[in-house]
Amino acid sequence: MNKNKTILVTGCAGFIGSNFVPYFIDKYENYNVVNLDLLTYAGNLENLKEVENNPRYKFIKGDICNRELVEFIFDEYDVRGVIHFAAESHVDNSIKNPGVFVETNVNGTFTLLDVAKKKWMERPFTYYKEYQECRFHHISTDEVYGTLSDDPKDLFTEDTPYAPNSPYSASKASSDMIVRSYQETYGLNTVITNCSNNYGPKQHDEKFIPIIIRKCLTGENIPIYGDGKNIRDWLYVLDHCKGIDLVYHIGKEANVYNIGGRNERTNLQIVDAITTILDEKVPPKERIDKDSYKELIAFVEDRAGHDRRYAIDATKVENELGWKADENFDSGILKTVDWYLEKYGIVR
Ligand code: NAD
Ligand code: TDX
Repeated sequence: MNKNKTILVTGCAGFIGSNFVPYFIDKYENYNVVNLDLLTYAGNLENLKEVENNPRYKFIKGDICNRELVEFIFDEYDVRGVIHFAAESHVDNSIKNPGVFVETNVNGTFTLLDVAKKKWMERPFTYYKEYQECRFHHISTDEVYGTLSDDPKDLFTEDTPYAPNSPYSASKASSDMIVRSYQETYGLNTVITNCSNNYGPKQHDEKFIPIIIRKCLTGENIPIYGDGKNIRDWLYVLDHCKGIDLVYHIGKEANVYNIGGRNERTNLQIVDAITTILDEKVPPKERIDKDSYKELIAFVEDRAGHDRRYAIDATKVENELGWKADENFDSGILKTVDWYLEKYGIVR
């Protein structure tokens, strides 16, 4: 690696990180990126083909909970910033197996923070100022705020009290609190972003939108939890990445920024949007004995503790940092469906 400033970005073999890194490396020539990823079931290096041979990118397979390894990386690469994506991220898994969520999301975040504090804050006086400016950016979720009423004026702001309902969101809420404590107690330079549901290329097969597309193409039922009227606030993944870039670079120290697309949809509306596109692009009669993919909808048992509605008030990041989503839902979902059609070898 060259003499550029190096930042440690964790969990880049997953969905958002693998969209973020190519964007970031391409935009900034003065950064090296070290990607620390354990390659759990959710990590896939295929997602990073665009950057794998870039001299400013380095992949290290390892666990964010491994303190010795994290210390080694800080020393070896002179890490001057952290953007922390790595996490267990799927709510359904957290219901079945919560332990690993606490281990990765809470202990892993703690380990990274504690090493950052040691390497940046406990330097000899002459280096102190330079390292003290190094920033730790924690990537979090709107799920920490719990669930909203159906009143459209009811939105998550940065001041909404935390009320996580799943083991996943509770582990993310805990990690947010530990980040806060390192800022308040030790003066570590931190920012937190709490974002709404992302969608786009490279999302893991377990998540709702990839499931809908895959089930249509295989002609299997599309499982809809409960009545399908739960609401999520969907944001195209690259718009989230652009928000992270802004907050990392110009967000105010010790601040939290909510990022969301002002794009609420019920789960049934999501299915409707995707099946409408697929009905046109890949007519079902070519593949399965149905007139429309909509006929595949199947209501199944609800998720335990299923949050009813999420919606972000993004005023702070819009007004303070000038962030705005570039994609609207129609354009974003079209790009997403096209990406999956190419992935499954159906190019239209
Ligand atoms: P993902 O599950 O697709 O990817 C997670 C990545 O972390 C994988 O590459 C995995 O191998 C890695 N990882 C897991 N445990 C690890 C460990 N112990 N050490 C090192 N690496 C490990 O997740 P995602 O959807 O890309 O989410 C990234 C981050 O963004 C998470 O912190 C998540 O909470 C947050 N977030 C996600 C969304 C969303 O809609 N996907 C929305 C808001 C916030
Ligand atoms: O098969 C399904 N059927 C279904 O109806 C699945 C997998 C989901 N759903 C519903 C549950 C939710 O209401 O669709 C909605 C979206 O589900 P997920 O894709 O599992 O996302 P969600 O639980 O909302 O969480 C996501 O957004 C916030 C990410 O997984 C989190 O990591 C992020 O923090």
